[in-house]
Amino acid sequence: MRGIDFTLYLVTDRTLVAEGEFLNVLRKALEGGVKAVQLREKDLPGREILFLAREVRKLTSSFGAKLFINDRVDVALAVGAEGVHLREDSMPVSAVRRSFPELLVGRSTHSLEGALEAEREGADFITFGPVFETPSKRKFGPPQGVEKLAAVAESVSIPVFAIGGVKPERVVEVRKAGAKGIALISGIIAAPDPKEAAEKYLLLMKGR
Ligand code: TZP
Repeated sequence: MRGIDFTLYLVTDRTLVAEGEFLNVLRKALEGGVKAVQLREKDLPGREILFLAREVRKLTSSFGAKLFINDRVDVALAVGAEGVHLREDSMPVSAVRRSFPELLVGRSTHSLEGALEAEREGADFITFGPVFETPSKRKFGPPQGVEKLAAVAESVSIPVFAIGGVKPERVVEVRKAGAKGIALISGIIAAPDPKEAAEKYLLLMKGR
């Protein structure tokens, strides 16, 4: 198993940010200590994802943070990202591992079966969720709850990141359920002060 050395996984959604502010928000989150970013801008065409990914690569590199690109293995390779984050309908983890062994592979999961499959295929880590109700309501499916999160965390040996509605006051129960980390969109991206929000979540993940 390859080392996943972060506990906070920031997932992007530029539609939550005022026009022209996206990179500033990301910079603030990185200043707050974020060490892993997933560029997840599913509505953008390939060339725009590439241009944005180049900028995000510069930023993450300057803060020593890892970059993962949602779904697009080609873009991940083109910008020198550390990894790719695969969806259930993306290329299978095993195919990516076989052809691009240098890439770390994260995989979204929404069930115990999906989590076991992702591990079997060689994922370095998984996100599991939505654990709680998210601000975007049912776009990501019904909340799975912490019991299912605990069952997943107990059943796989790769790191599990809880995603979906993880608010600061829920970090303790998520950690108790066995999640190695948390994955967040709005908790940081839509926070009034993304730097402060990142610092807060990181402290909570350390148990303080
Ligand atoms: N997958 C499951 S829930 C979710 C994704 C991408 C969204 C999480 O957003 P938030 O704002 O952290 O609840």
